[in-house]
Parts: sequence; structure tokens; C-alpha cells
Amino acid sequence: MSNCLFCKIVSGEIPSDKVFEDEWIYVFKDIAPKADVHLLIIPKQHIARLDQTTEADAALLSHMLLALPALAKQQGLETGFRTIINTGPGGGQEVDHLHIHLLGGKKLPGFN
Ligand code: D5M
Repeated sequence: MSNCLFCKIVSGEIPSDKVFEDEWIYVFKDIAPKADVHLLIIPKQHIARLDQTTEADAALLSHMLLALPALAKQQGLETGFRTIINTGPGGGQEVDHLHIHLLGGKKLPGFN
């Protein structure tokens, strides 16, 4: 999508701190990290929101989830990590391109 911020990051039109990419996904550091490690995992193809995915996206969604443990390990998150997918305005989604937040490290706040 031509005016999508994250599509522009995938294409290189907007710079990013890339951590990983493959045929399906692009992974980069969040510009406003909420933890020691804060990555964004996005599909290279434009999908706006999780609630706009269908069975046709099952392989891609699976690929995104299965990439997380290796990314966490690469980032030194040996004791675990947190994943967040904000969906739509009610879920606090600010960028309309599907993304998984991967967070971890000693500054990660708990839920309790
Ligand atoms: O999260 C959107 C996230 O995207 C938010 O944590 C900031 C991040 N962001 C916004 N612009 C950039 C750029 N240019 N580089 C890296 N990260 C960025 P949401 O779940 O939509 O609220």
C-alpha cells in the first residue's frame, strides 16, 4: 500500500533498524522501545489488521509466530518474552499494518 508507513519500511523508502528478514516477514526495532528489547514483526505484504486476516493467511500468521522464539533467543531473551498484537483503535493500534510486538529484558513491566 503506497501510503503505509510499514510498507515504506519494507521497501526501504523509510529507514529502519532491521534485525531480520526473509521471504515473508520483516523485523525491525521499535522506534520508541517500551523495554530493553522491543521488536516489530511485520508481514511484507500489506495486511492492515489481525481482524482482517482469513484462512488464506494461515501459513503467514504461523510463520510470524514461529519466528518469535528464534528472534528472542537472538536478542538474548533467555528467560522468556512478551508478544502483543494491538488490533484496531479499540486495541490501541496506531499503525494500520499488522505487527507483532516482541518485548523482553529487565525493564519489562509485569502485569501484577
Ligand atoms: O504500534 C506501532 C508501533 O510502531 C509503536 O510502538 C511505534 C512504532 N513505530 C512507529 N513508527 C516507527 C518507525 N518509523 N520505525 C520503527 N517503529 C515505529 P501499535 O501497536 O500500532 O500501537
